[in-house]
Amino acid sequence: MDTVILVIGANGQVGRVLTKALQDRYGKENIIASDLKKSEDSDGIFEVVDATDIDRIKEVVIQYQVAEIYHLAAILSAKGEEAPLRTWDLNVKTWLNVLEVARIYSIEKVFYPSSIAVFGKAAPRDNTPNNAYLDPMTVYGISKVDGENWAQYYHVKYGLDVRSIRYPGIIGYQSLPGGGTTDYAVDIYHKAVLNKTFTCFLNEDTILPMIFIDDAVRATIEVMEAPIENIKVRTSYNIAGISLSPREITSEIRELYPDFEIEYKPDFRQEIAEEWPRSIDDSEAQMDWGWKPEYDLWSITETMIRELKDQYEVIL
Ligand code: AKB
Repeated sequence: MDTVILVIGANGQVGRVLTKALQDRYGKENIIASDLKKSEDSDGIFEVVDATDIDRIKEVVIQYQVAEIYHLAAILSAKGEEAPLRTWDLNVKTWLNVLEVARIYSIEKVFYPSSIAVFGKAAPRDNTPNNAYLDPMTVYGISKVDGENWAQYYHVKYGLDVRSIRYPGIIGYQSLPGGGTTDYAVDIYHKAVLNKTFTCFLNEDTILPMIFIDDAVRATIEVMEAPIENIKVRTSYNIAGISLSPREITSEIRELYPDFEIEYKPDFRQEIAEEWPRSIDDSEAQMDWGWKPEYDLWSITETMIRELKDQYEVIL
């Protein structure tokens, strides 16, 4: 019987690209995209699911005989600080709903998106190890540490096959930034293509771990498809893409747009960024399931500029 997969949060930065990749891989008829409302460019099976409503998740799981769940709904680091208790409630409650449904209906595999936001001042900022002490200072980061521990709990206590990776800042052209501290690395390309000056909310030499969307989605599928005996980390795997600063991205953009202008106006997100790693040690992911990124700064920049030019030529 074909594997039916439910994607919760399918309209998000990862969700929309992951949904397409899963459709290509498993067949559109086997992928149930879901979110709070159907997006205009939705192509395939879509269900309206508010993941705070456990009964709604149960309905969809039963209706489609779901075998795997990818849970991507969350409020990110910067936006999460606007309403800490709502962020905590939404990020944790939705995840516990998914874990409970997976337990009750014997879902075969569950994916949980963690983040570099789990790290805080106690972790080494360079080559941050998978097992560093986690003392995040954003509600988003706290909720992700909590989510990793719940993932491990449901695996150990109930045998649930829950798998997780800690996403770096994701750079993609398919959606606008959504409330993260790393959003500048997406917006900067939009402003370059629109020939607008970019106002960066981080200092020019703020280095953060980043990853191109295609690498992030491939890592997600690879960890989920790895043989179960290979998965040794049941909290969450570090993965690395490429560590970048606004200065480095700007320099690469100017290879294509020599007149591109940027100004730096750090805001509250600078403080968040300075508590996150500058680079990630992902040796466990490399050893356990063969992780290796494919995109470097030039291929990210070349792809982002090409795709965004196509998008804006249609709109403008
Ligand atoms: C954020 O900036 O909050 C996210 C993340 C790094 O998880 N992009």
